[in-house]
Amino acid sequence: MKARVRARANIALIKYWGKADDRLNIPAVGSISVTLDRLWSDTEVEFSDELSGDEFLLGGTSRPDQLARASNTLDLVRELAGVTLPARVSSENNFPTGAGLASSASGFAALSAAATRALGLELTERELSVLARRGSGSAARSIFGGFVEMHAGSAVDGSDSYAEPLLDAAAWPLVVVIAITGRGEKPVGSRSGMAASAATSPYYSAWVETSAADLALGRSAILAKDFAALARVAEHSCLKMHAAAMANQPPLLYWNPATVACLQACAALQAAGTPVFFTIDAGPQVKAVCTPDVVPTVVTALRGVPGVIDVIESGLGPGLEAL
Ligand code: 2P0
Repeated sequence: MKARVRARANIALIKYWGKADDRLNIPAVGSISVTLDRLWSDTEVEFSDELSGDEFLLGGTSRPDQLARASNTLDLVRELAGVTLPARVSSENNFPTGAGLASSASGFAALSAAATRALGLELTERELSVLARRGSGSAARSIFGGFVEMHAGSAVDGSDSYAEPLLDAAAWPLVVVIAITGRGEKPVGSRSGMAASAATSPYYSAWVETSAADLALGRSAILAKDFAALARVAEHSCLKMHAAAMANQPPLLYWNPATVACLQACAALQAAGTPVFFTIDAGPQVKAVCTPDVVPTVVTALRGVPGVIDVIESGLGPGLEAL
């Protein structure tokens, strides 16, 4: 009745922003990500009739504010297994949470896998991806390692809205250099930010309409290992997502001055012929993706940007691991 699983964070290169169905958490657009080796959530789930209700601990501290979302996933797993037992969930992240480093992705992937294992359910990876998506859209991608594509799907029940592997980490070992430019939890989470874009941003419809073209370019660039082509479409997808959010009413700007300075540092590296491109999620951190040979150059450049607090470097990693 107990299981422990490690799932890794992922960074989207072609972004997810907006939902087709809020209740089933079906994304409005597909996305493409890389799974990171160095950033993970370790989650233990134990079902027990000695508990009076579900419990959720993050880093050893009870987090009642996050219990409802964890219980939603637990309810889906209990329904699949035909049990009503409460569960204690204990999760640890080895990186800061809620600051645009995709803690919900690794967290819900690990929770979905640990809860199903604890109850002896044997789901396929695709079924696990669908289950993880119900907790958090980006979590569907963290089931897998390397380069991963999430399909928005078209079924009303969300059964074809899942992620699948595109290319192994070892086949194209890119490195992600993360410049931390702000600590603390972001004021507007991606869930409410994307809902506000759908409701108020005049650019949201253009964002959705142009996503299939970006996905096609991203997918073919990855399969061809064409760094320049991937760089172009990834930066475009990122800036388009942020442009949609900036045009929300009220406006939503996730960046700080150091975020912009990091983008300029990436542009200067590119102008000097360094294979690197940036992406930014719903927070102020800048993720610079590069080839292994230029990692020292990229790290030195980003460390030198005023306002950069720390730099974390990660290769691409595997999917779920049972602990
Ligand atoms: C992404 N983000 O593709 C995009 C880019 C943030 C910016 O996926 O509401 O936390 O839980 O499905 O998965 C963050 O969105 O949203 C995210 P929910 P999630 O990585």
